Amino acid sequence: MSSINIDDNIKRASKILITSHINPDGDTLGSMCALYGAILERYKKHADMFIASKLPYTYRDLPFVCNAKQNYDKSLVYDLVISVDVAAKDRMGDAVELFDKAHTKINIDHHKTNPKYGNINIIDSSASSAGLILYKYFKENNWTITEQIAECLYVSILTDTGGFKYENTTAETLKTAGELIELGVNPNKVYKSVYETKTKDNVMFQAKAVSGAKFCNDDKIAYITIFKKDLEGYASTEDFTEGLVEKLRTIDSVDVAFLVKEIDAKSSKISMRSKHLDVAEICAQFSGGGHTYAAGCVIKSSVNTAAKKILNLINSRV
Ligand SMILES: [Mn+2]
Repeated sequence: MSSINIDDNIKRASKILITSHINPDGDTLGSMCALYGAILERYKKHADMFIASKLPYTYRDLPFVCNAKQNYDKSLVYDLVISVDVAAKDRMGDAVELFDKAHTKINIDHHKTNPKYGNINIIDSSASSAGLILYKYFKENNWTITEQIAECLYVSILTDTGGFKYENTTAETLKTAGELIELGVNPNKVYKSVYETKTKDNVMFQAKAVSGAKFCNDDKIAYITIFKKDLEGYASTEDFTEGLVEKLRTIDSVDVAFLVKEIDAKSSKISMRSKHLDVAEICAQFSGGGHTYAAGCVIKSSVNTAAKKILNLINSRV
């Protein structure tokens, strides 16, 4: 990893786009904003930042994020497009067209299922977040990490380890977090902003969703289905269901938890979490992917059919 250097690509490029993934989380947004801030600091260049949907409420305080846009002129040809935390090209949403046309395509990611779709691929599946890969890169290549850049990287690392709780939390994760705090990050302020500030609608909706959870296989499997109509009457945002599937996994008997969310009558979005089962492998069967204990996919079926397909696959394995 350390042998790959992208400084020359950035130096040469006059039009740069950084892309995050659809249904953006703290890692993809934190990495995108950190890279934006770092390129601005080092090369005095303003990159464009692509966000596939409305900014999730959770990340409203992220430095630089106000510069991210949902719409870019599709006719533009960028010298350089850099994707961060994007496990597969189709996870880029509309930005994929711009990515394909770019002269140079750089793919920075930590998902083990990443098929290396860039011209240059900086992939480290042992890294707990894409933010950690960026941090290492910045340090190795003597990039300046300002307090704002540090905060973006901290959000990446914090959220992709579930608040320093998941299996991917290592000494390196916490050491890096410590170094970012030394650079000026206020961990309490970030924690409050990301985890302890929810809208009333969100908390009430999640309580209702959890109480509607279904269980099977001696409570080893738990799942929640969410239809569009369930969201009616709530001021919902992109991150409205965030944390729900993790909540189910906290149940002592549960090994696999998943959430099936209606996209439309013929497609559903699945989020899976487990304690033992490799759910990345399950999601890969539907062209999705992710990490061993946290993965997702889209199934071209109605919510109930999609739930059945997942149940059929995991029933025999838990
Ligand atoms: Mn990530």
